[in-house]
Amino acid sequence: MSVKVGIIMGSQSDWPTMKPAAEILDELGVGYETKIVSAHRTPDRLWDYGKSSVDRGLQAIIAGAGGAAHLPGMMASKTRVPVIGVPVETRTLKGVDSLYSIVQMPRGFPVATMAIGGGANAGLMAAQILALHDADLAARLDAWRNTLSASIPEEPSDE
Ligand code: RP5
Repeated sequence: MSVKVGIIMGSQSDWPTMKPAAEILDELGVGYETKIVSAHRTPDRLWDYGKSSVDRGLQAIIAGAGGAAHLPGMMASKTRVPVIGVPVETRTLKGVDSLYSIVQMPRGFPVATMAIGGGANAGLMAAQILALHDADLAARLDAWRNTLSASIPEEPSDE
């Protein structure tokens, strides 16, 4: 399966938050790669990844980071591949720091920002972008959404 989505994160410690994105893409049969790319600790890696992303055929980049979370925004400044930002929850400020760092982008360089800890929705958003030009994936996504809807009971229970 060719790699169409990049899942990048600032640290190994972000992986539990980002893994649900990978699991969703597995479920939907979307090819992806996972990399640790830090805006502060490995800026050259960030630059190289952003510069090569179009030529490598990436169609979406999911970028998660916590605290002074500059990775998604810096990646958006380096590539026109859509960047989906995932604010990672932090111990000190509960991820509000991550959210504010990611969401307040200046005009011209948007990041599609998910909720704090929103790895799964980031995977779904990436799949929805790809599904615009992939009818088979669109059908799998529709089925996935229908299954979720069907699993929701009509009434609450005590169990
Ligand atoms: C950020 O700093 C990472 O995205 C991570 O969320 C946070 C803490 O990183 P570690 O100190 O756990 O490596 O760059």
